[in-house]
Amino acid sequence: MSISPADVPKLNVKLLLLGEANVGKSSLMLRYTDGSFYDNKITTIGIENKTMLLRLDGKQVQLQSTSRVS
Ligand SMILES: Nc1nc2c(ncn2[C@@H]2O[C@H](COP(=O)(O)OP(=O)(O)OP(=O)(O)O)[C@@H](O)[C@H]2O)c(=O)[nH]1
Ligand SMILES: [Mg+2]
Repeated sequence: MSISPADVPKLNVKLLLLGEANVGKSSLMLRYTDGSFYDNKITTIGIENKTMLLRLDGKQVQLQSTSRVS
């Protein structure tokens, strides 16, 4: 499958969410990237990554977010 130029992200943004344990970092990331919320008690071991494509001011943006305990 070929990728057209329109599919290539124009901006690559990396976001690092740091904070104390159990403050809601993973939930915030999941809410923004997936629109969902789960009241789970599973702590993140190490780091967690989510990637999403969005359009800002007509530009295609790839957002790569990472959360970890500070
Ligand atoms: N009521 C409520 N609960 C929330 C909210 N955000 C997160 N929680 C709950 O708080 C707890 C911790 O949320 P996480 O997103 O796992 O927090 P975290 O900072 O990633 O935690 P660690 O990975 O352990 O560092 C979970 O039980 C979530 O369901 C919120 O806005 N409202
Ligand atoms: Mg977490």
